[in-house]
Amino acid sequence: MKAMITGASSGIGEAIATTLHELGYEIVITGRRQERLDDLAKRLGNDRVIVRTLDVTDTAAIHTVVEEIGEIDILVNNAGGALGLAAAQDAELADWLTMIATNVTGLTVLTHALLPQMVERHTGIIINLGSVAGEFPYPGGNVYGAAKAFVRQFSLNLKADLAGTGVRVTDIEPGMVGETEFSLVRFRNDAERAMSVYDGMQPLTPGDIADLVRYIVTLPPHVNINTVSLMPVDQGFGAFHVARHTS
Ligand code: NDP
Ligand code: 8X3
Repeated sequence: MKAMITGASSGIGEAIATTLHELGYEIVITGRRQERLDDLAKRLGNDRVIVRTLDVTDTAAIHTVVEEIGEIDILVNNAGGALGLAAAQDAELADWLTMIATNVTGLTVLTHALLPQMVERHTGIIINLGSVAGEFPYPGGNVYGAAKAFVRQFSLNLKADLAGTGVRVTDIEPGMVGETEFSLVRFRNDAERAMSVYDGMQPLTPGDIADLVRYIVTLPPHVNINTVSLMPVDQGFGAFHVARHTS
């Protein structure tokens, strides 16, 4: 049995890859940073691990890798992230387009490429990494949250089409997950600002998400988990914002 994980070079993807490997899967680990993937492969004993550098914004590269690796039983569309936290009117267009290319287009192209062989074999699991940001708006979440809303609805619509095919689809929607590069990337390597996001609270860990994946993939084949929303106990929801005018 073979599982492919995008963005396995760090954080949540790395933890999911490790868990699927522990469960006995041959894993195809992908990401842009080859040396990080090689390190992970080494830690896992270089056994049942296929390393492929892959930028998910490169459609041609996705097709090349899919052709090379053949049948996949579990696809984890994890590669993604946020760039910046600026209000929409101050945001960089390039950041918006990169977030769409990574979180939306990459996931869509890879799913499109791997789905037919799953349906043909009447088996397969697709696990997408959404976010609570796809359901709950927050200032500065603009395109990141919209991209994750796409991931949520795409997952549910896939489920609608795949009913009866034997192929399962889950959207995992976490809140704050620490021990990842998520905030470092969002704040462009400003380590202090990235660390401050988790000050005085206990975030989820990549291991928590990997445990959830372990649960999902070991369920009997007639059970589909549609969406899972999870948060740290220390995280909650914001109140409605009201802009008050003095005159
Ligand atoms: P990390 O930044 O630690 O990991 C992101 C991974 O995505 C890296 O392995 C990175 O690898 C890969 N990646 C980024 N861009 C590309 C690209 N263009 N092509 C291929 N791979 C890419 O963050 P997380 O582990 O936290 O994030 C994993 C997923 O979980 C993301 O989709 C994120 O949006 C989501 N998520 C994260 C939360 C959090 O609080 N941390 C909460 C909710 C959801 P490389 O740089 O080597 O390409
Ligand atoms: C990451 C969680 O709340 O920072 O998707 O947007 S949040």
